Amino acid sequence: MTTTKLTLISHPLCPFVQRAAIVLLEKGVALERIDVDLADKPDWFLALSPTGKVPLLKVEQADDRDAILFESMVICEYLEETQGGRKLYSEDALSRARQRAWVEYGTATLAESWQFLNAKDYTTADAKRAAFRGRLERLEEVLEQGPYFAGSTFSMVDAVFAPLLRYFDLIDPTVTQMIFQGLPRVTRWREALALRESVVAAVGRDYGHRFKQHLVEHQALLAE
Ligand SMILES: N[C@@H](CCC(=O)N[C@@H](CS)C(=O)NCC(=O)O)C(=O)O
Repeated sequence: MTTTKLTLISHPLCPFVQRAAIVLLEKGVALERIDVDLADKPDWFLALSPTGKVPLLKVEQADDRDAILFESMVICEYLEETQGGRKLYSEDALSRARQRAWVEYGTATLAESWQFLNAKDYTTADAKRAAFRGRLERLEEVLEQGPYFAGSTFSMVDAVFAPLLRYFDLIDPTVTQMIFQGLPRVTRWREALALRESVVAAVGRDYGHRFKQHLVEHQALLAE
C-alpha cells in the first residue's frame, strides 16, 4: 500500500471519472479533485493529457516528479494494486478475468446508454433504446442473488455500471420503467448501486441538475 498524494483531474459529469472516484471512496483514500472545463480545456490540462480527456490521476512521486495516468480503467487498476482497503477484483484468476470482461461490456453499455440519452430524434432514440435494453437483458441472465454483480461483494464491475445506471434515476420515470420492465435482477442491482455510499459521494450535490442541463443544451428528446 502507498501513501502517495493523489489528485484526480475530473469533470463533474464524466462517468469515467466516477469510476475512479468510486474506487477511491471504496478504498477510503483521501484525494484532491480538480475539475476541468472540457469546453475550454486549459493549456496545463492539454499538456498533461495525451488524449485531451478526463480522468487523469496525478501521482506525486518521492522525487517530486509527478506521474500522470490516463484512461479510467488503467487508473482503477493502479488504485486496486496500490491502495489498501476493500479489494474490488476477485483473488481467483478466473473470476477476475470474468469481472474484467464485464467491465469491458460496461464500457460498451455506457456508450449505448449515452447515445440513447442524448438522442435528438425518435429513430435514433428507438434504435439506441433497443440496443441498450438488449445489453440489460444479457445482464439479467448473468446476475444472480445480488445485490451486486458478484453477490454481496461490491466489485469493479459495480464501479463501472453505477455511473450509467444512475442516469435512469434522473430521466422521465416512465421511460426508465419502460426500459427496465421485466428485468427484476437488473432493477434490484440498479437500486442497490444507487444507495451505495461511494456511488452517492462520487458526484456533487448538483449532479442531477447539471445532467438535466446537459440534456437541454444538447437538445436531447429526453430534455423535454
Ligand atoms: N476511454 C477514456 C474515456 C474518457 C472520456 O471519454 N472522457 C470524456 C469526458 S466523460 C472527455 O474527457 N472528453 C473530452 C473530449 O473528448 O474532448 C477513459 O476511460 O478514461
